[in-house]
Amino acid sequence: MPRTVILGVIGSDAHVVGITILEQALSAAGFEVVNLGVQTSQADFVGAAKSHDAEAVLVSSLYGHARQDCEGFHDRLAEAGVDVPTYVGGNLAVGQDDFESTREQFREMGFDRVFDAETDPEEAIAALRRDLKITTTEGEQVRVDG
Ligand code: B12
Repeated sequence: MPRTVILGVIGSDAHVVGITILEQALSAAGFEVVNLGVQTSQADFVGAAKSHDAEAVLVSSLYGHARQDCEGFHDRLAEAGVDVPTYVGGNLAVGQDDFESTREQFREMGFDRVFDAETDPEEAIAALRRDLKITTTEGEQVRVDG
């Protein structure tokens, strides 16, 4: 049974290349990907997670406004009864001199894993396999920093 994950770029952000690559990598790894595309509202993420009975929600943001766009996101997921791992990744802050403090901020906002723009899609896949307890075959182990 393929495991369904929701993927999209939040807010007014129109950077599409990253999620296109992520979608391909996740699909190739056997996940069923619901790609909501760019400029996706919080409500659309929440609605899709609920209607597809998704097992994880992956939020992308590149243009530097992720914090504002993700404000209250986990409250909305909780209100809708969606309790699944949430990941956020990309260029999450303007600048990103200190990614560790950015990661801490997004963790405090409720994200289970926070990835920077250098993230290889395989890292996200390894994290999903770990969080969703999907057994990997030998040789597929990838270090997970998120
Ligand atoms: C191409 C591009 C554009 C194109 C986008 C075309 C399109 N439709 O996609 C255009 C010209 C439209 C554009 C516009 C803007 N851009 Co632009 N853009 C870029 C650029 C050059 C490349 C982005 C890209 O495609 N990268 C290639 C993909 C493969 O990499 P990626 O997007 O980083 O995604 C990977 C990882 O980040 C990670 N990842 C991403 N999301 C997630 C999510 C999860 C869960 C995980 C695990 C991983 C993950 O995995 C992806 C795959 O490997 C970057 C600079 C750069 N070199 O990154 C700036 C950049 C992202 N843009 C930037 C800015 C500021 C803008 C604008 C605001 C500029 C403006 N003032 O108008 C606008 C925003 C418009 C909008 N509404 O979104 C800034 C963001 C600054 C910041 N965050 O601090 C950057 C970093 C340029 C810079 N150095 O200043 N942009």
